[in-house]
Amino acid sequence: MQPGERLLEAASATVPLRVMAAHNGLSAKLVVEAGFEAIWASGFELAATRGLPDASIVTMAEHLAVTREMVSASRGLVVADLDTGFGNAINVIHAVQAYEVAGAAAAVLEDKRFPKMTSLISGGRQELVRTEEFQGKVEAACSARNRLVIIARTEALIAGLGVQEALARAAAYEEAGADFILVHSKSRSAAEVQQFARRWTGRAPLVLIPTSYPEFSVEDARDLGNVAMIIYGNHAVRAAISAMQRTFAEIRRDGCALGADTSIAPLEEVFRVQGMSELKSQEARFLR
Ligand code: SPV
Ligand code: MG
Repeated sequence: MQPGERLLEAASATVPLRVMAAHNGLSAKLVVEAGFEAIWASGFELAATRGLPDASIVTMAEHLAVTREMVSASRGLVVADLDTGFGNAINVIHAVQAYEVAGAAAAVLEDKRFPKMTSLISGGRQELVRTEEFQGKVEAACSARNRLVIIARTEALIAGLGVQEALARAAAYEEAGADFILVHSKSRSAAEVQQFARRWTGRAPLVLIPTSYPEFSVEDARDLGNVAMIIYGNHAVRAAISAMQRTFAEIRRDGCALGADTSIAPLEEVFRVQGMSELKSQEARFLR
């Protein structure tokens, strides 16, 4: 089965899939080891781990290379964040084909104008393209894919346009062929997306990213009845930042690395995640 087919099958269960953010081969491996059903190749994480803003600065080639790395390191199902599709509907055609060849299971396309502004920044410039224009992008994506799952994401709530506009856009994107609808919100409560989900009458299941309403649980999603995936959008890079800051400060303060040594992963754990035991057995078998 192709990755897209595996994802569709997994997403048809009654329990929503949990999709955890990652930004490279290592974090993608850890997502799979932790038991998440899929990996979110987050544009935000990819930008942040390069020390850059999430504003269409990281190129498609870079993002694609990292997506390929995540697929091959983890062997997991990767939901790739294609942002705006790196341009217009023609760019989308090429992007979708490239991500499918790279082994992604799904591509998420959002209805923001290129270059985009990251969604959760306060006072951000949030401009959307016209509904018809984005329908063209979704149709282009569906025409270019083979088995890749196409997730259309509306940023209507992020842009402050309200639930009615978000529902209208979602319906238009479903009509254009989207397999799933992702509705993003920066509200501090789940009420906004819950209202959206209750009023959604489309057949396409929903995808949520509850970063700004983190108390929202898998059970809450299941109660809504039409949520197929929950994406934990940026928790890998945030965990990494905190762990690095703590460790670096401890070593600076102590003047040696002894104290920090016990609170970070031992070297053996790094060797394990890297696959050093496989390398050793390959050496024993093939090096003559
Ligand atoms: C990402 O993780 O890249 C996302 C989610 O698109 S958010 O940053 O909240 O827009
Ligand atoms: Mg993103």
